[in-house]
Amino acid sequence: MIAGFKIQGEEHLGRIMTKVITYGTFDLFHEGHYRLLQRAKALGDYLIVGVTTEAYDKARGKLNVVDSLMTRIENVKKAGFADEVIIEEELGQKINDIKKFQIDIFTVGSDWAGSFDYLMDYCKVVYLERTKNISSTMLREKNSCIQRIGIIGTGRIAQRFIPEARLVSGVSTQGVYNPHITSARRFADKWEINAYTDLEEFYSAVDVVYIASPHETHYEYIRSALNHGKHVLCEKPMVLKKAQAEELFELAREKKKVLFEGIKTAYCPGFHKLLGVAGSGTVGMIRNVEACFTKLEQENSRELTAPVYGGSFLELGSYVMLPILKLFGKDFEEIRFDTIKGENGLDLFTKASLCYPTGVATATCGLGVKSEGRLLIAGTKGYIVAEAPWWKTSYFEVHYENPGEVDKYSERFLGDGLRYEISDFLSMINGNSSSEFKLTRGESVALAGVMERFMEEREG
Ligand code: C2G
Repeated sequence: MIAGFKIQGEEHLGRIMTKVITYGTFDLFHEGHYRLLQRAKALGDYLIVGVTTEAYDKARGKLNVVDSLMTRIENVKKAGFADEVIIEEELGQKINDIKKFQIDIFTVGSDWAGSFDYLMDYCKVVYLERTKNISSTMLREKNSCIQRIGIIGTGRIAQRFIPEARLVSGVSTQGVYNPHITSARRFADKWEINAYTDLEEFYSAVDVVYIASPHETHYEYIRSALNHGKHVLCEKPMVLKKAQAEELFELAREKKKVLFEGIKTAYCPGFHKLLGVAGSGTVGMIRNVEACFTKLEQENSRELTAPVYGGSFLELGSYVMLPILKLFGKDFEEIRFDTIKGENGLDLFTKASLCYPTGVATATCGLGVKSEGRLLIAGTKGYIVAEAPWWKTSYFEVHYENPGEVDKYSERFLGDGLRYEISDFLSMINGNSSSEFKLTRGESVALAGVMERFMEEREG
């Protein structure tokens, strides 16, 4: 079928046009976006670009979008590759657009590889290699606040970090560091980022560092990253000695850099809502908090074999201590650890019992024992209960003396939940939020102190 199409006032008769479509937020427009549009246009003759609305970004869990929709549309137009710009406002729109505009090719960056294969029923799907290096100069000229993130560590949590970071606007995952080249290279190739085995070279390529290496290496990496002028987001447990935590937060203050401990529960909307309800007085004065989190691991797993730094409490203690520190504070009068150890001396199951002036608490965790993962907050007028996985808080109830009276609360918990801490970390760096209220440095220091006490008693 020969067709004629109007494109920017030109007639293109006698030729079958290839129509291409792509979608994106295009926030803080940068060269990754520019190169994507450039190559998308080169795939055909007519390029339609769908720019996401704030509502759609919220619905799909894209956080921290800075530019308005109009600004983002303008920036796409200014790049000069789009023949038509539409808005993307809901899930499922892609299929309808492909039909409506008679699209031949859908394209998107390779960070979405596989995510849009379902569109192959309607048109050709092309994943264009994502742009690895977003040069800071270009961004600085446009005073964009894109932060280039470097990851230290290539383990399981680091694997979960990248897809989460891609749903937070204003960050670009630039590279990964691991002293073992094969680990660094394998990880980098999988995620299409740069691999580094030289720490100096790594630091020169990034603005902020996410530390997801083994617990015992955190202290040195945080110190060196701060001394290289990098903001730091470190996986829990941040450090295992109170004095180290105090020293690192002081160093961060001196360097005017942000240091965050990454306990995803602390930053997720559901847990934040739960703390708000608990603090509202609806259950009266809080007198007892019971937090339990167990996760059976293989006997030969790192968590159950790593000498000294393995074991349940170092792995899960940050989660179960969090609600207690949040609700009762850090000034407990006494703490006691009851532990079931494996043959190698690592704890398979630990119950920390704490006494406060106004209440009591237990923090129970286990990698070798399975129990009911529940958060229970008991007060003088009622209680709050959140079932597992309360550490990814999405639902909780408030019960009172009258069993028929139950308040129910729910809140979305998206993906692996790391996007929330990344978004808050970014907001702190960009000065959009001054207070670190979701997890304060005092709470991180207290957590390090509890870890230290536990390790002393376990060794003792
Ligand atoms: N992109 C890229 N290289 C980067 C960053 C982004 O090639 N360093 C590409 C993305 O893969 C995407 C486009 O640029 O194809 C726009 O990226 P975003 O604005 O981050 O949009 P995104 O959240 O990826 O949404 O329906 C929306 C689509 O799912 C894409």
